[in-house]
Amino acid sequence: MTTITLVQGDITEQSVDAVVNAANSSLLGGGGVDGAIHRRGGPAILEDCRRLRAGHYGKGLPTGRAVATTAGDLDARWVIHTVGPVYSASEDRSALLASCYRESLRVADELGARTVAFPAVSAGVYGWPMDDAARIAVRTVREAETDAEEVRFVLFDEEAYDAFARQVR
Ligand code: AR6
Repeated sequence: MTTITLVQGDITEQSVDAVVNAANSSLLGGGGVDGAIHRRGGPAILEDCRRLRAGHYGKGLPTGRAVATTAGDLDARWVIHTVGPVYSASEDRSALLASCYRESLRVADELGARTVAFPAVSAGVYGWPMDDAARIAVRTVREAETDAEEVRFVLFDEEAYDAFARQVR
């Protein structure tokens, strides 16, 4: 049984087994959640990411997929990097966004992570409307078959928190 919890705050301050990063395909950093995780988690995360790029992920991590690294100095054991789709008004990419949550939880299960913190993937730089991002996130986690005991959505501002709260209610 997975419990969904909501927190308004900074995902880099969470004590969980795994923190999910809203990354990009390069895995080499960026702004938003990605920038915050690398800043606070320190260089060990980027070192792991470079190793992944030198190995199995030479072309980068495809959209909708997930891969784990160390969590460096974060109060977590792993960072699970996932690449959300860029929002498009003309093309329905919601299956890819749902895949981010499903794949991240699959990786979490492989690792044995029981508490997993997610940001609102794609709802920042990638432009996904928050209400729809929240709907897809909550529905996908509810429907996922996972050993995770807690899935914690960590929402940066009140608007995002309220959007997720409407879905969880
Ligand atoms: N904790 C929790 N949520 C946060 C934090 C934080 N520290 N910082 C931002 N958010 P984004 P995306 C919220 O842009 O849309 C990066 O450059 C933010 O307000 O981080 O998937 C990557 O490298 C928004 O609601 O992710 C990619 O290139 C949500 O997290 C690209 O951005 C997601 O915003 C990915 O864009």
